[in-house]
Amino acid sequence: MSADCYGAPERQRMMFTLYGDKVSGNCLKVMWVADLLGHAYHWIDVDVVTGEAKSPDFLAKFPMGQVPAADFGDGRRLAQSNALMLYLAEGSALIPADDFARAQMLQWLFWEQYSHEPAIAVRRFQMFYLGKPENEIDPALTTRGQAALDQMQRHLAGQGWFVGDGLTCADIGLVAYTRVAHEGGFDLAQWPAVQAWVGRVEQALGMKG
Ligand SMILES: N[C@@H](CCC(=O)N[C@@H](CS)C(=O)NCC(=O)O)C(=O)O
Repeated sequence: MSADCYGAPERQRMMFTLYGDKVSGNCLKVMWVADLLGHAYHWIDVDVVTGEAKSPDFLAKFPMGQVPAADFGDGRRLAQSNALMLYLAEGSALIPADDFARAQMLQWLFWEQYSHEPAIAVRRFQMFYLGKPENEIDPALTTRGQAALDQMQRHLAGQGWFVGDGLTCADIGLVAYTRVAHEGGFDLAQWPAVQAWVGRVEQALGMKG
């Protein structure tokens, strides 16, 4: 899918340095938006498992001590995956033009950060990257993750995309950890509308076909 399909005008294409770790869905969200819209960036790996985001050098640039984080080379720096996605997507079809639809997109992005990522991404990190056995994982992560997937299933049972009739930042924000939820012990076969939507988003992002 080319950038032009999503309506990013040439003048809005940016160049920046993106600090991230490819194991992190939060970092991949930003990378996918940048790739889709044709922004030019230089990727610098920051190993989150070994704590590189807490090194003095990194903290001096990005006091939040987390990735993704971007340096625009002119003194402007920005962290937080959804803030970065929205900044890069400004003016494109990934952000609905209608103000209410835009608010709906934000609704899902805020929900993702509070009710989805803290359960599904954290459980995945503990299981897949730290190798914690099931009995050492907080059961609340499981129930919260399942509740988030139930919520998504209810929404997607009636529509193909989170907002409107096409891909927006809401889908990209939510797909990042949903598509790897199995690595956190959540079998998406139990949430078929979610599973089908993951396939659509991956296709739109050029991961398939
Ligand atoms: N709310 C933040 C979360 C960022 C976050 O949790 N980053 C993790 C990787 S997914 C990280 O940098 N962890 C390393 C650390 O905290 O030292 C966002 O959406 O960007």
